[in-house]
Amino acid sequence: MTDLFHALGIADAATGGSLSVLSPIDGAEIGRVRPTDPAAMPGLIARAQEAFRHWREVPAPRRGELVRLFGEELRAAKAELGALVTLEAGKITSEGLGEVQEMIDICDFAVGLSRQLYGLTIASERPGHRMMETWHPMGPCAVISAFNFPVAVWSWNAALALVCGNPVIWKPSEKTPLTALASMAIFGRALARFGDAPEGLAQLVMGGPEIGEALVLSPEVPIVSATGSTRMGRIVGPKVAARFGRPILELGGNNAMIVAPSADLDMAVRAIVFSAVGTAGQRCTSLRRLIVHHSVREELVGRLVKAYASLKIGDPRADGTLVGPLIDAASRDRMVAALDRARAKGGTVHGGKPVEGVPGGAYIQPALVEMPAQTGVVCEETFAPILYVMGYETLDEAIALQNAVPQGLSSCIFTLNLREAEAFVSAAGSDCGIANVNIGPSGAEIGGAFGGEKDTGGGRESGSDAWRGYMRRQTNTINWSAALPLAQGVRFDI
Ligand code: UN1
Repeated sequence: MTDLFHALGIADAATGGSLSVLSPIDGAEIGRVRPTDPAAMPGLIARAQEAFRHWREVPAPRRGELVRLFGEELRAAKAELGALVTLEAGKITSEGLGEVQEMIDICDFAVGLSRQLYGLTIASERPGHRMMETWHPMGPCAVISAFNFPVAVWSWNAALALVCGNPVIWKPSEKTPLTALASMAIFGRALARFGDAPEGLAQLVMGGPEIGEALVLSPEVPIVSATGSTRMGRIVGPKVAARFGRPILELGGNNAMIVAPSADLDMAVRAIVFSAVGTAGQRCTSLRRLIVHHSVREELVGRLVKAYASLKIGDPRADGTLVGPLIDAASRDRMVAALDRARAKGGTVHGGKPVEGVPGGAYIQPALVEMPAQTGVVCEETFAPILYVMGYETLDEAIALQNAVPQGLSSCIFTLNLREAEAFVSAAGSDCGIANVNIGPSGAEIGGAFGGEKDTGGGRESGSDAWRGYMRRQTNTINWSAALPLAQGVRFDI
């Protein structure tokens, strides 16, 4: 561990503070970090504003060079940072590394983007006039991230914000400050190589709600990107909106898969197991509801029960482990309570029993729960590996069930029937931000816009044109004639 901290350049920052950091693997303390003094927040925000005044005038492709260097440094530190993600968030080794790869991918994307922050040219109705759109930097961007993707979600936001000309202030989850410190140290290496970036371009703040609140309330922080529960979003969203700031919200998901009669069940089983039990069910995109056609339900459930029974649960660092610990004991308690509620509504639970794993950690068997109906507990997001199974007869019924929850993040259908696949992704199909065909709901690539509707908050991050959320649009009308005609034919002669 000490070697790891040294390699990542956090040996000092990770010790001596008042905030204790526990590994979910065995509950042991792995570091002590210093929380940010709430009184320091105004100074920090002022520093970001100062950095903004400089950074917004650096040409975007040059800003991209900083992100390119960051991607290089991440490549060099991938093994170590991945190992720290495993230690601090409890992900299995491959998923810890995958998370760092996601950071590298978004850096590559953002570098290309730094030469493609395009605006439109628009035909003017007036002779000798031209209209265009220009995209300008916005100002400091706050990133409030969660424990489950402790570094990737920050990097989606930071890589885009930086090429768009915005400084970043990051408040990570209190459960995962070490990976945040390490990411900042790696970013520091890129900054050193870059040379002339302003102080305060990327800052890290740590602590509880009062730290987040300072960012949420400050009119000097125009963008607040927050990832977490819907409960958190209901607090953050209105506060940012009340000062006409721009919230980018990535909140809860309650993601479903429809399995149609023609589905390739071998593929479906693999997709289901990865998306329902991977990351111990702690992705916002984790599969939580399975809506299966009656004709294949029995066979599919039988195969899943078998696959679940073979899962290796335990130390996420060990070869072959597929299910690591939940983040903490409270999380396991919430899973057990949800299973009790499901049983009370007639659910049949397979698995779901706590297991020893590594002493001190919250290990539990993933649960498969056959439900007679989509009851209250099924409509809630329990951040744990619970997969509720329900049946359907017609596709309309399946789509209605899939859409009848408050959340709208990710969804998918397994079918070999073209009509069903197209209906699912049509205007009358899935109401989610992500709707896939013959792929599970989790593990999205960074190239697409990421986010969802309804209680998921409506924000979009990562790929496609999500960058527009980090810039302000300016409409420019340029008159190169010697006359001053008014639009809409209005006469106003003086
Ligand atoms: C999250 O769980 O907050 O699509 C993000 C996925 C990952 C990102 C998940 N690329 O599952």
